[in-house]
Amino acid sequence: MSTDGAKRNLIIVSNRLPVSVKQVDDTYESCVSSGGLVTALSGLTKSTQFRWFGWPGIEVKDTEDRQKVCQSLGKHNAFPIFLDSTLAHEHYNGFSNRILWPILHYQSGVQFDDGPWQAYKRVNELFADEIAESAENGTLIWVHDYHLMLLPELLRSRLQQQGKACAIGFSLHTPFPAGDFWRNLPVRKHLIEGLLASDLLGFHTDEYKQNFIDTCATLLGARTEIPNQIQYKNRLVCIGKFIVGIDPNKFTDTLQNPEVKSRIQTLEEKYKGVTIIVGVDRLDYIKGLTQKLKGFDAFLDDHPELRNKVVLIQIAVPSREDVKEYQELETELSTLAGKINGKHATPEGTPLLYMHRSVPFTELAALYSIADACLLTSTRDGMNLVSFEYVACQEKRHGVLVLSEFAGAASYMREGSICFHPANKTEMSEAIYNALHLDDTERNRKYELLRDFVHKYTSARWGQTFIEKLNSRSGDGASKSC
Ligand code: GDG
Repeated sequence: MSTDGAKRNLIIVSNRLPVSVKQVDDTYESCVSSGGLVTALSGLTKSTQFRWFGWPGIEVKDTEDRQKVCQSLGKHNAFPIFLDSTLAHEHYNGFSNRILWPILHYQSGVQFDDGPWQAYKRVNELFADEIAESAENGTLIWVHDYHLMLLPELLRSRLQQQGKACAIGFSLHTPFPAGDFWRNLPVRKHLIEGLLASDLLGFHTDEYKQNFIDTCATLLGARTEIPNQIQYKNRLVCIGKFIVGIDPNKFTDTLQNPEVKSRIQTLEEKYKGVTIIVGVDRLDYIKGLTQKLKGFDAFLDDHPELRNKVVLIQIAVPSREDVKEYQELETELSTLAGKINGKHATPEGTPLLYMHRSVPFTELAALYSIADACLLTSTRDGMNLVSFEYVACQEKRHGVLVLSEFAGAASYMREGSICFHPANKTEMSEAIYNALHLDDTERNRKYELLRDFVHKYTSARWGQTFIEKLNSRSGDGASKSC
């Protein structure tokens, strides 16, 4: 099959579609959802055409209703893979979010259960059936994230049976842990073998990529001597670091919108004389929100002179609310937020604005833009795109990014930000203080480094680089090098 750069059609697969479907009376409406994967891939839509396959988020049994859902999603080039809700729940919450997610993020004490694992396998099989049917000979298939780690292998065998040669790429949006930690997962070998049926594997940082390569060598005895390739069972798998980013112009354009400008002015007047720190995170233990609130409390203890002069505006977007650990975390955070305000509030105001909800995109851009610093405290995080977004909105103010060393973004932004260890609240308190007291020359120098990086490594560049590389693989196993 020719791989001479001619355009091959592209299928993107992720567990959830970028649009959620809602039943309104007897019709179905779809609206765009938020999250890191959606942000990264929506930056690609301007330059590249693709069909996006995934679960629509609700169970639809009736054939006529399914057609309505397809119609509604079709406007977004999205194609639903329908799942029974119990199966979807066991796959998504049971295995992906309660077992796999914590292991990928170095959380210990995870309990393995066979039921959710069977659901995970079943959903990957159902995805493989649908995608193999929809692909044509030569289609490029780009699979995303930890919910679908078995898919490349299942898909490969179906495509072969149907006589279709399709290049399969896979991108992991989370960290990949060091080999010894990965051993905590009893089904670790199945997942790695699932991924090794891909033609191209992408990771966010060199560290994750190397951890994966080391695991393939020790767990499976795969050959890994040649850089950026893994040889396993007569297959050659290319492996690379691809820097995921955002579409910074979407933010700069939004900040030019008259309504957003007026909102910024209102907020600036309200917070006149007050230094603003912003935090935006999904409510997830990997984002280190407990550590953030404790670190901010320590900062207020250490600097009583800054009372009423600094405010932390924290957006904690509801996430995975069906999982017990996430419900418990929410209770812990609201209690902690109440205690911090109880301890440091004065009649002039409270130092912490904790918002447990999502805000519209325009409000998000306005908040990024008025903040003097952005505080991100992930205990582990694949990349963290909020750090990029804050930078994109700081053309005027040149605010400071205060970034956990455990966010993937810290591998690229260390020099331009102030990095700290999130488990050390004294270090976090000092990092916040230093960020708010940087001299102008250093602040501008750091900002310019970050701005150049965010504008260079956009989501469009990430997608195009990955697709170009995938396009150079034939998908029939014939390639001899990467
Ligand atoms: C995963 C990995 C990796 C948040 N609150 C609101 C809102 N958001 C948007 C942000 C940002 C996205 O959600 C969050 O992206 P992150 O990258 O920070 O985090 P995850 O969702 O955990 O994403 C992560 C990413 O995948 C990509 O590979 O970087 O490490 O965990 O775009 O703006 N958007 C709106 N309102 C909100 O209140 N509109």
